[in-house]
Amino acid sequence: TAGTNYGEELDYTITGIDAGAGVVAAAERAIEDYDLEDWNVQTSSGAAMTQELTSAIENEEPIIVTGWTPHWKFEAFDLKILDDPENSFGEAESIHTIVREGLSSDMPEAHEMLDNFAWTAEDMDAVMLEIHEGTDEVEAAQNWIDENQDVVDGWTEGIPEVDGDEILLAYVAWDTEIASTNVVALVLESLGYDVSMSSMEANIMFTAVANGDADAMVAAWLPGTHEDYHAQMEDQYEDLGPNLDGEAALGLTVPAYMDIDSIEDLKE
Ligand code: PBE
Repeated sequence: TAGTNYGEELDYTITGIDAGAGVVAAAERAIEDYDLEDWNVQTSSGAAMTQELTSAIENEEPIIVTGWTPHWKFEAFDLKILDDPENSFGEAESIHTIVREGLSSDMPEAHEMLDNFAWTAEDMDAVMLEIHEGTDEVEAAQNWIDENQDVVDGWTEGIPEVDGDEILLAYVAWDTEIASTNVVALVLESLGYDVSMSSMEANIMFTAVANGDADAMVAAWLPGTHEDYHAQMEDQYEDLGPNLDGEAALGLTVPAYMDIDSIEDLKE
């Protein structure tokens, strides 16, 4: 194989995120698929991963992270996603909106807005990048709405306002989902809802919507990343389909200055 072997230098460690993330499961699958038994995925959080990535790049050191796109890191840094000939990380996929059973009759206005919610990777990137550059999450979401009022009007057109009905959005504190959930929360507020956002582990997010403890989430990566959660629970909630269509993807991600192009290069 080509490229430098980074195993020893990296202590055979891939820098992961939270244990419940699909991208961590996919990295563990890659270790099997490519016979990388010396390697392990260190779990932490999305924020810890981006911090380690940032400091590695500041020091021009090697690092391998569990990456995904859309994500601001591709705007902020010169990165590459390692080739994955075994397809451990799956194909490009979509991000779906999922709501609890009964939402369509209990809160038809919210249901309609959530069903209408759809944007692009470029939109999501804009919100993420602004948050990364230091703007408060809610403010960054509001700025995007202000700049894209025509898009947002399309999500709310013809929907009557409500009078302070409470609605709970579940999410995981991944940068992508912090961006989308904040935007959706503000749009529901503009319709008169009293919106709460609650961040939790991925499995708890799916369970909360399945058992009705949360009203909705906009964070289901399908058909691949969250396949296991979805297969277990899809009969217990309503899948409203993609809010970001076919532009989401996972992969082992490294700084462009690293002398490596494929996951296969990690094998000694
Ligand atoms: N992510 C972001 C999630 C889905 C959204 C790619 C980190 C995951 O791996 O489960």
